[in-house]
Amino acid sequence: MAHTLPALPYAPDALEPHIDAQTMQIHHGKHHQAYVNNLNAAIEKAPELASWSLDDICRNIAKVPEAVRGAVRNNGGGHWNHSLFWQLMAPAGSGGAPSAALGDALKNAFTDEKTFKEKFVAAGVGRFGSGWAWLVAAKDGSLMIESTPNQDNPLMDGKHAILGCDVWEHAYYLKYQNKRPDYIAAWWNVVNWNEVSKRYDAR
Ligand code: MN3
Repeated sequence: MAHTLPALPYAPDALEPHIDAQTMQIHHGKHHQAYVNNLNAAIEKAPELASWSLDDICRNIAKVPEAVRGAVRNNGGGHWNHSLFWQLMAPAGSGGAPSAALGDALKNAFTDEKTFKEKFVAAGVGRFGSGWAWLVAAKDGSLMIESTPNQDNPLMDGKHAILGCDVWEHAYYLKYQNKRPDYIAAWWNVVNWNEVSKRYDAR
């Protein structure tokens, strides 16, 4: 089964004014679609991967045949990351707040919400070039902030991401130009904490 582009869970303009409609249309319809197409093209050259789920691909990236591993890493990672990213956002005011359990874990790890956000923003702003900032939950419920280059993700290291922010320029350049910190500051307004909390419970 070829991989397919998932539909956005909201209209492209639903995250305005924080994330503009044109950015969403290009990001989802062009960039994410390209990751899907390029992943499928790589799998055609390594048909044994056709039965692997997208999670299998990320989790077992080191077992992917070397001839296609780079393409599968970049494009399989890109497909996985963006499929999650759309779910982690919601129209401003509709994403709720961290659950009680997640709120406690955030306090344990970072003292308070302000410090958590500062550290998460620092991970995103500090990622040189293109990549992602992540909040990762361990089985015991503890939380860590990480960042990855390119389209790598925590699942490639066997870790469970509950929140991720795309800090590639294509995620923000039309509206925020070079001001990545302004983009992340606005992005908090559209974080879907209900979904993040669900992922925390499912660790
Ligand atoms: Mn992107």
